Amino acid sequence: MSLPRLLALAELKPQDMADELQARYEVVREIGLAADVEVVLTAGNVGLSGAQMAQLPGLRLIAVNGVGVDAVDLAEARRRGIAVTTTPDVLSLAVAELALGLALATGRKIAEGDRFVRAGHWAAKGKLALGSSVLARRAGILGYGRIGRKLADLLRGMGMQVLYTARREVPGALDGYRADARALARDCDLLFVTVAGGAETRGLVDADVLAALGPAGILVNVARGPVVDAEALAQALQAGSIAGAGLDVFDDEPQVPQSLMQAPGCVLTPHIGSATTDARRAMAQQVLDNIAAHFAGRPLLTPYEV
Ligand code: 8YV
Repeated sequence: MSLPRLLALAELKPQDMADELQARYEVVREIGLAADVEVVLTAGNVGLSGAQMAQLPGLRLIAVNGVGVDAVDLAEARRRGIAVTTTPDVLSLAVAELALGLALATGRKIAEGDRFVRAGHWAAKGKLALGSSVLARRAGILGYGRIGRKLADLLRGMGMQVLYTARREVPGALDGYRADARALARDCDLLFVTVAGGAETRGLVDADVLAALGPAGILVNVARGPVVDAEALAQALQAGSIAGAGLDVFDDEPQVPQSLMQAPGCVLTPHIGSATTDARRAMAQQVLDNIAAHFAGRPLLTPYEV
């Protein structure tokens, strides 16, 4: 019996999950060879454009190995009745802990200290400038979805006061609400960006928000690059109008603008928020389960409401 065909624009990890996909399906990797497929497997940062969908007349399911759907043309998916699935919850801890790690690396100069030691400056009796405590300060979470709330739980558990901004106040939330990004930035020292990407949140963290964060403030972005105005951020770092930034996501990955590479107090990671073995395995399992449900005619496990 021949295996069902699908188009994979992204890989599953770790390797045994990739092997499992390969064992269950005939995996096509070129869209030009996939005109007949019902299923596309893609990643959060890869997505699927309207133009790509137009090449796939039989498409029924877009299975995203991730939670971000900003790179998927949702309007076109809705118009054609194509289902979209994501991998919610199973990556929240991994992304939240990277956000915490970036905050600590930035405030406590961990990455800078590493470069300092390797460059021999310590042995030459150099001094690393003082850092600032992270856990003694107030955190602000911009985007109070699954990842933002998981991060809030971690930070609160470590004794931090936590504030958040969401579309509306969440009844019963343990953290303090601020109506917009500016008010949040004004009232916190560490601003964590965990909001969904896309047109609605593009440039949400702009020069005004950074000014409100202030000279002792640290920005951490584990969401999507375009949520933060990168040039305004580079200028704020150069001018010392904020203290530092920890960034895992960028406008044009894998390109990182020189202005951020050269900015002081900036810790950069290559979009590794969900890149732990545990998280990626659980994400891959959800992808496999959703695809299996589609081919078996069962309800999808984690549909994204398009
Ligand atoms: C990864 C992500 O980039 O979940 C997302 O939206 O950005 C990340 O988990 C990717 O999707 C992993 O395949």
